Amino acid sequence: MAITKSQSQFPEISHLQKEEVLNDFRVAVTSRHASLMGRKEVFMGKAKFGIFGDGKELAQLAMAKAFQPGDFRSGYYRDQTFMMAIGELSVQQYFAQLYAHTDVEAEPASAGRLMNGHFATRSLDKNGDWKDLSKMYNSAADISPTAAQMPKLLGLAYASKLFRENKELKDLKKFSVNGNEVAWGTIGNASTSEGMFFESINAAGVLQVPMVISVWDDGYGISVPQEYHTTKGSISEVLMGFERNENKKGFEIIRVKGWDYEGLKQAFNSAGNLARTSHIPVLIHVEEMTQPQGHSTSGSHERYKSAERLQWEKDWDCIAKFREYIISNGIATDDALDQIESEAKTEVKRQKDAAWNEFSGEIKKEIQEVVQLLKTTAEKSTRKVVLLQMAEDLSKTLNPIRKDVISTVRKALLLLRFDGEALKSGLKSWYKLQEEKNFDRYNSHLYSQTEWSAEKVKVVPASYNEKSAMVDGREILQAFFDYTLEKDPRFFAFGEDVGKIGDVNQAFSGLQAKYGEMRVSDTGIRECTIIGQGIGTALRGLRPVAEIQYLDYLLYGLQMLSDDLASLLYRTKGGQKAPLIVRTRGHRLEGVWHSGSPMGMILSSLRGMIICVPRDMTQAAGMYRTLLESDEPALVIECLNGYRLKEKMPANLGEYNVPVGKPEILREGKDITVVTYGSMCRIVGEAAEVLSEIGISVEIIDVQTLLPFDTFGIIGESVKKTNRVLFADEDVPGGASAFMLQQVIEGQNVFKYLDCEPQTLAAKPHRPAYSSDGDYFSKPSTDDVVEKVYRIMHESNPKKFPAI
Ligand SMILES: Cc1ncc(C[n+]2csc(CCOP(=O)(O)OP(=O)(O)O)c2C)c(N)n1
Ligand SMILES: [Mg+2]
Repeated sequence: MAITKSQSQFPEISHLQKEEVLNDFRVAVTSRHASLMGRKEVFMGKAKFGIFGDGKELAQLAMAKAFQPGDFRSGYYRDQTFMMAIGELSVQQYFAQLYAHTDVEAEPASAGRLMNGHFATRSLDKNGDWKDLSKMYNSAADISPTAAQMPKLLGLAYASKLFRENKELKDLKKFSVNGNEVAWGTIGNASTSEGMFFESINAAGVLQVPMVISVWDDGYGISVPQEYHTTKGSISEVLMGFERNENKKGFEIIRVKGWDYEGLKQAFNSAGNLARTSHIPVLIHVEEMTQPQGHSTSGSHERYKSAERLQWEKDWDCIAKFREYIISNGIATDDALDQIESEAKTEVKRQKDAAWNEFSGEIKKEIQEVVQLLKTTAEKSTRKVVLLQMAEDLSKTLNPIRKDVISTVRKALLLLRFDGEALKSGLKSWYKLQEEKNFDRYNSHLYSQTEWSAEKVKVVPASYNEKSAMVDGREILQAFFDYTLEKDPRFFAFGEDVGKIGDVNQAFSGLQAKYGEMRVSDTGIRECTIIGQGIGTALRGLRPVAEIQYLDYLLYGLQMLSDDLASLLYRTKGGQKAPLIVRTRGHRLEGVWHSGSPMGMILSSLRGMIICVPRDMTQAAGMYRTLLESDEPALVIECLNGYRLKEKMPANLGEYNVPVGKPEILREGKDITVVTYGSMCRIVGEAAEVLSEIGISVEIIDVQTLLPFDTFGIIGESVKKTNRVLFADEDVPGGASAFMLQQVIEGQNVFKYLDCEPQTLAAKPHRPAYSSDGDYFSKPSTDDVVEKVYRIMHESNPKKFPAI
């Protein structure tokens, strides 16, 4: 292990070096005063919550020096100094986020959607197209769950490996220069206890990617001291087994103190060089950091830190030590540093006030407009006194927020319900305009709003000719992936058993041999970081297909999908995208862990992603085509039991596609509409045959994608015709079947057309038991569908359909 020496002396310091040191000091104290004032803003009620980077300034200055254009950061809420030092965060922007300013110009990381300390740069232009990331200082968009920055960090680093080793990518100049980019991670000491930290470290060691991960070690995770977090109390000691040696590849591990300016510069400089030139992963354990103000505004650290510890934190505060260093090296006097600090403080205050004025100015303007409207309305209303009081109260609100304004208007409109339209039209049209603006501020960008939205992809239907042979379903996928690997160098696939054998169902069979390991590759068994690898590479302009071997194992990666991928576009308000396609297979096959269909879980946790549930491989290939033309992240769940079923090979494979949000009517009927998807399409098809023989005509609709869900209103139209509807799937009762019912009943206005109550048919609430009998008694069978539909028909016409 390279242990850096303790605070060292500069033998000779040039004028330029002095300038640099003093500039570092200026950034450090600017950041510190932003932290100090930020906390006060929260206590004054101007912001809701604050978490700050005080005590971590010096190491971040060193990291900023080693950071180069094209590099990416994936870190956490303590990194304000780094962001300021690379010039990607002004103090004003910092405070705009604290106040939750919804203007993307004022708060470019998240447009007020994320609490303070969540950093991001904007990779996309206003149209959602990529900027030249190779020339930018990039930061992936932070998320709050501890250590969840790690999986995508792996992917950000892996992208460099792909760019360097896959020569076909050399023309993608906006994203990389020969894979020279380093992915820089930061994480708190306590967060290294999370499983995904270790999983990411191991994967980075295996893959040998240019990832520098720094642990900001302040000895605590909120109130809990180190002894509860880390074996031996030291993450670098614990990770020694990962260290590289002459014979074996691994990590470079560096240990350095958070107050040692020279040591930090050396550490980050050599880490950056090593990662950049040789693609060797590095861990920098930065010890002896402090938290001058404690963890966050939610509490005070005096409650849990001893007097000795608090005194130690004062003595070893990195800025205090930096001062000592500057003075003892004769770079500046105490007075000169006081002067710099006082200027920095004034500047922080100025920018803070500017941020507040901009933020609150918008709201004050809205208040003025509403107060005026209320007063005018009051003049002619029977509710004059109350309305005037409302106007008065609103104008006096201390630190008003938008809710105060809008809530007043809504209350006023309720009050005015008996007054004529003319009287309240001013108020109403103002409110309508604000609804649009507030939708944009708080609810937009869940899905792509660009020209690459999956819903906008031009539809090309599958075509067939005399040569179209019947083949195993998996062969259609294999031919499609072959075509796409040939056509699009950005496209690559990876996962457990995906490389050499071409996945457990052989849809990539022979393709690694044909296109190489950089295009089709095996990974370790590590679903969480398979997803992270996909997110990180997609953030850098590539088109990954990350495979989760079975749908049941998606749970290991679900957190990354939900917290990170699905929320990415929304939480950056269109500033970043990661069009990752996650490929998996599910629904019925065998037993408790290979027959899962937890679609309700997926629907609830993955809003923001496209969820495709193809009934066969022809549809799956068409969906992949659509997704690859779009810029949206997606999950495709192929039917586990469908790879060996025969399908006709389309003649225009690779060109045809399947639209999202458009159900397909698989069988026309007049008595009842059965809405389903995936493997259940065949079961319902079989049931419809049986039912037809006994005089019941079933219309079968395959929804094809659960998100988006029937944006064409096809199901509603069908129900208007049949007047009866059943939603059938293999999820638990109240899962995706209930979702489909809600979407149709609430969204498509069909209630009035129904002759009987809409119903659902799902699997049993437990996981499916093993073997064919287990399947029969756990999942909906053809018999179950027949009986369910029959009972609905019996209710309508007991004479024609007597009870069974
Ligand atoms: C998964 C998850 N669990 C719990 C939390 C709540 N939490 C936020 S910060 C934190 C402590 C983190 O400590 P450390 O990693 O040492 O970072 P520090 O704040 O000390 O810099 C905790 C428990 C969280 N954000 N995410
Ligand atoms: Mg800590």
